[in-house]
Amino acid sequence: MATTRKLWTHIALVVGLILTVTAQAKADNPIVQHIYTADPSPLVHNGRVYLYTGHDEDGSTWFTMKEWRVWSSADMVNWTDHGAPMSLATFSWAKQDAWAGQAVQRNGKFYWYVPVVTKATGRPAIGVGVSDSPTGPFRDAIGRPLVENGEIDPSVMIDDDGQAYLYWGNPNLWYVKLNPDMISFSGGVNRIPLTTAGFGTRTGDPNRPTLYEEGPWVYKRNGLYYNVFAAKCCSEYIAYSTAPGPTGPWTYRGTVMPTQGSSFTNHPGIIDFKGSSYFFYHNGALPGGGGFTRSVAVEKFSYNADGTIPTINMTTAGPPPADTLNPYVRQEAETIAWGSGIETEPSSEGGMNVGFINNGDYIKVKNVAFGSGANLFTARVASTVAGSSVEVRSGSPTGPLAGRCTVPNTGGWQSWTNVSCPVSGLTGTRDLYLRFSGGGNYLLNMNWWQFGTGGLNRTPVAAS
Ligand code: FUB
Repeated sequence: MATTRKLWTHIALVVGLILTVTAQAKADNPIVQHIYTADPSPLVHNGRVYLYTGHDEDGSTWFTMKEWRVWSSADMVNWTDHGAPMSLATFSWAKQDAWAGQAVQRNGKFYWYVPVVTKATGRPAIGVGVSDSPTGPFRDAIGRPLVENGEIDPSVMIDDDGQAYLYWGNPNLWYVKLNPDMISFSGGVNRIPLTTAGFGTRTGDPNRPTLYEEGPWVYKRNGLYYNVFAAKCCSEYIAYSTAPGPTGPWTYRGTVMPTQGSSFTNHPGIIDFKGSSYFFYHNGALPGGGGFTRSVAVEKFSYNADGTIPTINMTTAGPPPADTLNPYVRQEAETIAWGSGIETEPSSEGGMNVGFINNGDYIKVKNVAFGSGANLFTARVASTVAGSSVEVRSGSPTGPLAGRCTVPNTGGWQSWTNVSCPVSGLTGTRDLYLRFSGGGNYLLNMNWWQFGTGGLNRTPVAAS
């Protein structure tokens, strides 16, 4: 991704697309800018949304996917990069195609159901990863496929009576009843009848008489069961059906998201979080984006009074913040509303750090609650060059300069030290921009940052 992002950054600089930069500064969609992401699966846990995605490789000309990624947010606008805690290597029996999955929580564990092509059969099966943490690391729960019938895109719904259902399929739609251990099932593999009453009418493809294509997202709300899915092909759009029970009978309800956004696939994920409903999907919105270089995005929506889902369109603005961000506790550098030019990588101190930073790159952090005002900025940094700066700005990448921290040569890209500098003018709730400047190629790495109110003599202590 570094090469693609840098190229576009330089093109934008050369042609002076100031309007583009302004537009990006206002955008929050797609959610991630430094890699391509696809196939969203959101999960709410302990006041955060954990977003599980696939990862389209740079320059892909097919669904070349080797790992899955995790992101999280407490406000729907700033997203923390948790890296790749599950990959094809997690499943010794997997050959290729880390495609669309879903993670769910049960019994204090997190189960991540994914389709992969097996070495043994050369066709897709459903595997399940398990972890004690929503951010992993995940291990293979059973050391073999949970179910194998050559079809993809698992979705899990745990009903109010505790019965869990695993749905999946393309071109068919299947389900099994999961046992309470979530890693075995009873009652055999069942096919859900794809009737036109249940899933709409497709014309022009005698092999696929209904609109159902792939990517089911099954959930229950106010006693009604929803199956939101990728419809028709290609290009896909998002449609949905409802049913009075977990296995039907389904009734087709229409379009959720029309065909939009430069990717011939789309993939739904729906949650309620902090009192609002959110629809996750993917498109080809990033530079270089398209059908095999996709990006996950999100929109806020409200159900109609009768429980039907309104038509939702893709936007670059994304949802409004669901919360503010506290700058007076340690915040990970990889918690980002919009990153320009930056990349992330695993940090020697745990988690991820921001790196591969060039002059003019920046991180936007949205809706930061400074209250009566900060007067100190501290960042955990590493560098092999002296004299680079972290410019603390508000409002835009070129907005008012609140302070500037100089970063020394720390002796290595993972040799971390704290730098602090005074800041002023940061009051109320506003968007924060950390803009990086200096000469040479890469300038610095950043692991975390924190503001203080006590002045330079009272450097804030990082939370663990
Ligand atoms: O990402 C690979 C495949 O494309 C997914 O499994 C489908 O849902 C479609 O998004």
